Amino acid sequence: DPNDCSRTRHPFVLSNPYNFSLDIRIPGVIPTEVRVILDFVPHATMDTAHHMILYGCKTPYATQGYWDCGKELGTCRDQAKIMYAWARNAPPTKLPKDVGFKVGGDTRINYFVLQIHYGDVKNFRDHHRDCSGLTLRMTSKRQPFIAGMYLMMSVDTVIPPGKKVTNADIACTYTSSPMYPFAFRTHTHSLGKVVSGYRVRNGQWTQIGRQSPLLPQAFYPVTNTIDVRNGDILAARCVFTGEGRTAVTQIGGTSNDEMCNFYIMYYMDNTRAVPYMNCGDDGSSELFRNIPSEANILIPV
Ligand code: IYT
Ligand code: CU
Ligand code: CU
Repeated sequence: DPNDCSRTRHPFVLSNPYNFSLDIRIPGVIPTEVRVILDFVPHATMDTAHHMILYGCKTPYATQGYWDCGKELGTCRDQAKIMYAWARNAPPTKLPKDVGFKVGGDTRINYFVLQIHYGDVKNFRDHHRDCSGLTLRMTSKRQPFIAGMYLMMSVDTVIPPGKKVTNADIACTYTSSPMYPFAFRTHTHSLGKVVSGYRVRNGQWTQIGRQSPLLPQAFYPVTNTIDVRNGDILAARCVFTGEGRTAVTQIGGTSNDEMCNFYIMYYMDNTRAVPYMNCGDDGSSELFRNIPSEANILIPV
């Protein structure tokens, strides 16, 4: 039974008006040897958890128990790396065969932090315990391919109030050994309408993924099975609306701010894998003149 809490570790009791205890079922600490995550098994109690994100880092805010990551504390003191996302009403992500996330040892991922958002505290009025969490299936055997994450984010988008359409464009030239995208995730706050990501090779745009950020923000399978090689451009666009706002909206951490993220989950050959890459550059308007028009077509939700 995926929701059997009997084998869980110490429960922590949280004193809020709706008293409930919460048990995160993954081990917080990773051993000093390198290990490989082969599979993520989500355990989410129906209707309580809205979404869960697994981060890896070297220095979490706390090494045990749980804390409120929405307040002054974040998830990690150093840079967090997203490894997995589960969202209610979305199918769970599977890693391809022979592909694993490297953790522990000298990977700089020595702790896991699991973030759970609860949609509605009313679900806890019956005082039940939530035991949502994740099981990680792991191995100490070296795998042929290493999983990784390429994060594309806009850092300087400004959305004028009332303006119907604002595009946030991100693009970088890829300069590493070949990578093979297999899943993607989009993230914006409430003003985001559609987010699309592409590989541009010799002027030709190939879609990696396109999704409405209003749908569950999980990792979805890529649209096209492609490789990304040295010299290709990775490009993404988020379409926002400023309608309903009376002041400018900028990139930031609160729900009144916005974010524009396109995540590519990929694998690379173990011998030359780079597990985390970022792109925060604005694409040139010259490049984005040729973006497929679908990038500005809304997805019905
Ligand atoms: C400013 C912004 O866009 N923040 C995003 C992307 C981001 C993720 C990670 C930035 C950094 C990170 O270490 I991991 I620096 C952001 O916070 N995205 C959220 C999650 O934190 C993953 C999201 O739901 O995509
Ligand atoms: Cu949520
Ligand atoms: Cu955000």
